[in-house]
Amino acid sequence: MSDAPKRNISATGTIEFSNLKVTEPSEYAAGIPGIKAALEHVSKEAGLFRSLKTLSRMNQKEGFDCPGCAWPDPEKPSKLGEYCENGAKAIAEEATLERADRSFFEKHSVEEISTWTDYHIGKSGRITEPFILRPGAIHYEPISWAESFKIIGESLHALDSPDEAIFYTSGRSSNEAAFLYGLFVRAFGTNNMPDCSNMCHESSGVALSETLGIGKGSVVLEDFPEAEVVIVIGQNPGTNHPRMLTALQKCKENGGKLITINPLSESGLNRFKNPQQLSGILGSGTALTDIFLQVKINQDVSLLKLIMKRLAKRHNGGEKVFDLEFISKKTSGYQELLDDLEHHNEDELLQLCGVDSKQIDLAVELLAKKSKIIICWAMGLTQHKNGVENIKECVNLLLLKGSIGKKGAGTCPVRGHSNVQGDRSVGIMHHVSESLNKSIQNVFGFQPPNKEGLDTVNAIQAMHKGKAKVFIALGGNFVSAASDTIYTSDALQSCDLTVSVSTKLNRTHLTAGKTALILPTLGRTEKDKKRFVTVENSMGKVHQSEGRLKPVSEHLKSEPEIIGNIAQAYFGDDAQIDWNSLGTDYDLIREKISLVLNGYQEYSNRSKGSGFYLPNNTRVGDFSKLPGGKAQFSVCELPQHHLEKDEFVLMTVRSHDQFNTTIYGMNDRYRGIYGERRVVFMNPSDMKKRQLQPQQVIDLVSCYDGKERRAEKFKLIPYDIPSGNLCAYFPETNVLVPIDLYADKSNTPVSKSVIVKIQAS
Ligand SMILES: Nc1nc2c(c(=O)[nH]1)N[C@H]1C(S)=C(S)[C@@H](COP(=O)(O)OP(=O)(O)OC[C@H]3O[C@@H](n4cnc5c(=O)[nH]c(N)nc54)[C@H](O)[C@@H]3O)O[C@H]1N2
Ligand SMILES: Nc1nc2c(c(=O)[nH]1)N[C@H]1C(S)=C(S)[C@@H](COP(=O)(O)OP(=O)(O)OC[C@H]3O[C@@H](n4cnc5c(=O)[nH]c(N)nc54)[C@H](O)[C@@H]3O)O[C@H]1N2
Ligand SMILES: [Mo]
Repeated sequence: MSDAPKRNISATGTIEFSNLKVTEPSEYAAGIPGIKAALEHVSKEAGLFRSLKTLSRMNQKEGFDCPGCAWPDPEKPSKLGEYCENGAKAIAEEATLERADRSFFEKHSVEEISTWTDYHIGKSGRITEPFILRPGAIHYEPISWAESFKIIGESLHALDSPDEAIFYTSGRSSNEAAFLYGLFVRAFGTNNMPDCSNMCHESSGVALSETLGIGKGSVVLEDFPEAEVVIVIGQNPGTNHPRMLTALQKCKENGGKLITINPLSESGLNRFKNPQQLSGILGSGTALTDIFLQVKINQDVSLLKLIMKRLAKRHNGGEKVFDLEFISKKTSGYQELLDDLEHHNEDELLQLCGVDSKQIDLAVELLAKKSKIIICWAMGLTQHKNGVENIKECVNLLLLKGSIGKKGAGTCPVRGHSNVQGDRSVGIMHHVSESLNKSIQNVFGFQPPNKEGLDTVNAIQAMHKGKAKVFIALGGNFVSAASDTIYTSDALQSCDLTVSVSTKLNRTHLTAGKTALILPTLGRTEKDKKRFVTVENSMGKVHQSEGRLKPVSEHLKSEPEIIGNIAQAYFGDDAQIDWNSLGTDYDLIREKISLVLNGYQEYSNRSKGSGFYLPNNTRVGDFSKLPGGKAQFSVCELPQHHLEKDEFVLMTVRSHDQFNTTIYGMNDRYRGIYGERRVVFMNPSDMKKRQLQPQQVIDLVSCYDGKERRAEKFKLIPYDIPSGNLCAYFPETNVLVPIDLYADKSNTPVSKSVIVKIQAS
């Protein structure tokens, strides 16, 4: 294609400090401040009328699915609407009155916008019509839909091989859009389908498939009130899954106990004032965590081994601690696990995990006596080098207790994006599934490719090396979500064509290929010509979602329409499949899904109301697909970190005011941080040792592979975090994570244990 000069794009934006205010962390989650924050945010963004109309339809049976997270809806939603503060912010962000339209792009070049902060870029508003950035140009200009599809079709035809194209998916797409996209990509001839899951719960998928035979969790919402113990490990539900607090509250009200395992004492897990109840608004709320185990970053395996070792000691002493009947009937590898626990030294484990021994005993006492145990986790376990083993160690504990395949017990990987699980179920994956390929061939008459595709990390490397030249994204913000920001930005900019199907402007539109297209699409909240789509929640239930608001512009197309049009443009009029019709008729897509995949029979009908569950072998204790038909115990290694004296382990987390790369605001209310995101939490004794002052400005520097990566200018905040550990927000810190630092087996970037030094700024 063209040799136009490279644009002068900043991959990270200019650094500017705003107005930092620090208070003590909040003592509880939600309550009146939660309602106030939600209303303030929503009415500012979307206008009061539009926002109230939207909020009242959220997560109701006839409403739309909240784009905030994948936590399931209760069977009987509250009359107030089943919303939460951060769900409200997600809606406000989509229903905003701001527009990134013709006049916006005339006024601002991509070079200029790239210097803005992510917060500022996000506030540009909704994209109103298709835009193109032509080779060498620095201003996006309007383009027709027809012309856009023609350019995509031609660019795909110009490739030497289908494997030179990358098709990314973020987890907000509906099942219908995702299925059609996966079908098109396979018909085009590649499995290059990286998705946000690669950066998220991929480690859970791998670990659960290998141990229990399905890459999904086993519990349903109704298990929570029945559970005797819930362990929340590596997850911050107060901010990221606020509706989960209601489930924890129900468990507590029924006498259940909550163990929290986290380097931080997150407010949302301490006390909850349920905004859906009068007592929650006026009263003191419900205390949640009973036992807090303040583990060092990435030492969960050490801690879990220690817990199991102490349990084994009691069991060997004659107490009935382990469920031997379950273990002998349903599992394999018990003796190997016991042998492994035997050879670890208790003091070493204790020292590695850094948790108070008496606190661990409290947890052991509880776990010894109870058998209905749920373990919930999220990114605190998955985004480590040993992410897969972190989760396998949790499965070990559940298997020992027989806590799988019965009521009130099981695995609960809490999903991130509202339909990330559904997208995978209907075929978004870079792996080859022989059975899926066979069914697609039967139903559609073509043979899908049998070559393994590229995941996120491998796709970035392929683009960087010039081996992939077209990048198409169904949603998301690839450059800011992925690791090694500068490297990823270069990778995207070296493409001939980048295409983003998006609702709002983000940094990926700026780190554009030689030619770039932005194709604007309807959000979840918006009316789609009386059509509905379906999504799958974190617990495997599929249900409808139908937008209620007037679309922000008459020029938007739905995601399935856009995919249908791209496919039709590529395959032309003599295509075997009528892509345009599929793209407009969602009942037809659902009919095809039900023919290709198991569990979707009578799809359209059954998705009404509260929807239907997909089959789940673990839930019913069926491990027939695994070796010997048994669930597998695993022997996991201790994570190794060889730190120099001046090195720290950094975890990169979400603040209370962001959705992934979308920055809603500058506060992290529960952690007592206001007005600033460039902060890093540090243990006060570590600060004292190095004579560092609160709010002193430092740089974070990582040093892998001999190359220095630097995230400049962060203010130090003394915080209750284990010594040797640091915590800061992403995406600002993604520049520190090298592209080839990813988890074994799942390839998930290691965003929660980055080895860094701090240097004077
Ligand atoms: N409001 C809001 N909601 C969201 C999102 C959002 O950005 N904003 N994102 C969505 C998405 S895609 C996802 S994947 C989820 C993410 O949900 P979470 O995983 O809850 O998100 P993080 O902020 O990454 O928080 C990780 C938690 O793990 C802890 N942690 C970090 N390292 C370790 C460790 O080594 N061991 C242990 N035990 N704990 C550790 C951190 O202290 C923190 O409490 O939320 C979803 N929901
Ligand atoms: N350092 C670090 N990095 C991380 C993480 C971390 O914890 N630490 N977490 C990782 C995780 S868990 C995830 S899931 C990824 C997230 O990676 P992505 O899913 O790629 O990122 P998002 O920020 O969720 O994408 C936001 C963009 O999606 C678009 N969008 C929003 N709604 C819609 C819609 O309905 N349709 C379409 N087509 N587009 C829409 C908007 O344009 C918006 O700008 O980030 C990962 N990156
Ligand atoms: Mo995620």
